[in-house]
Amino acid sequence: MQTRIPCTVMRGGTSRGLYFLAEDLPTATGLRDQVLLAAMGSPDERQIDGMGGAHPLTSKVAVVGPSSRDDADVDYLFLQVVVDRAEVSDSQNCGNILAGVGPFAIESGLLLAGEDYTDVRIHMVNTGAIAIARIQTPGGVVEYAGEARIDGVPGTAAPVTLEFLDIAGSSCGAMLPTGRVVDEVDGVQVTCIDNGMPVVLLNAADLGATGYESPAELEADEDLKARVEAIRLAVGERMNLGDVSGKTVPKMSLVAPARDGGVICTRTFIPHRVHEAIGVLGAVSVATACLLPGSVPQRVCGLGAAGGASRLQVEHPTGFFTVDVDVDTSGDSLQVKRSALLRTARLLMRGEVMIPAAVWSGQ
Ligand code: NQM
Repeated sequence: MQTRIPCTVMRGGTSRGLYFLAEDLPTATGLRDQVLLAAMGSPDERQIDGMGGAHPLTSKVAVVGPSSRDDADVDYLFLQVVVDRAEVSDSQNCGNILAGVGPFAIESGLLLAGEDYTDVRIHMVNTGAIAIARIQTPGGVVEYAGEARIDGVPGTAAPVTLEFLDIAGSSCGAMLPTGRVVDEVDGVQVTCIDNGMPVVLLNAADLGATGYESPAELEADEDLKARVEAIRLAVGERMNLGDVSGKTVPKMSLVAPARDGGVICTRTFIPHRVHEAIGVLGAVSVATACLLPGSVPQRVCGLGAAGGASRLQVEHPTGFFTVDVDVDTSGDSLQVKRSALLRTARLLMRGEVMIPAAVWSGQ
């Protein structure tokens, strides 16, 4: 006999994942992780015996429930199910899967929808920060169809706007976790930043790359990958992330001058595969770093550190990611007041995922 667990499959931004109500999963972390590995079909490069799509971007889980905090409607725990290892990690947040959390919460009856739109305040359990998602709900029902377009997803869909107020340093304790705008690691200058996602920015040219390579070309370059990973392992401790050898953070973004009208061009290791686009919170961190005087990306893109609100287009392998950042530059250091961006999401399937009996008996 297999065990049936209610489960919803959603596309959130440029990712796809399994969404669960917290009450439907085992509370013990070890058993919960075994259940999720079985649901996704991990460990296996092809995830052939599960729901995963054989890539980190399609092997993601959202666990959603009533909020433990008064200032939020729901709690959202993000879990990365590793494709080829028996590992489930809560060490990072995911802003793409976040885009599906509001619609899922409304569909699951965790909160009532408004007449035109619904603002869902989401406590992101991985980092403790709050996101506000605006979901289109004409007539009190989630609308998925619409005219919003995001690069990396075919067609158009209803907009999901995400706003962040307090994400600086949410994983590392400080926006500049090393205390410096630039560090030198293995002879390469890097900027380490956490404005929602820990990211290390490197000038692609410093590594002998152009920064315009395709993800497949970068993934095939074993020497480059080894160099990027060595820098990541060295800098992880300095970013207050401890030993990052088994972690999915920090992300490593190679930057190059923009060539399609954006502010900067990126190629992001997440951290071992190369993103086909760029992560949501990863893009927020990159955009913020572009505004920091003297940072690696600021020197590449030449932006000034004007205070106030700006809209920055971050180029990635499949287009642009637009980030609105509002910063205060009046003090000694740059303070981020607010970041916002556009995503879309779609309910793909609702049903039950089947968990083999062996998982429960620990075999
Ligand atoms: O940075 C992939 C994604 C992500 C993370 C990754 C994300 C974010 O694009 O907020 O969304 O970096 O592992 O799904």
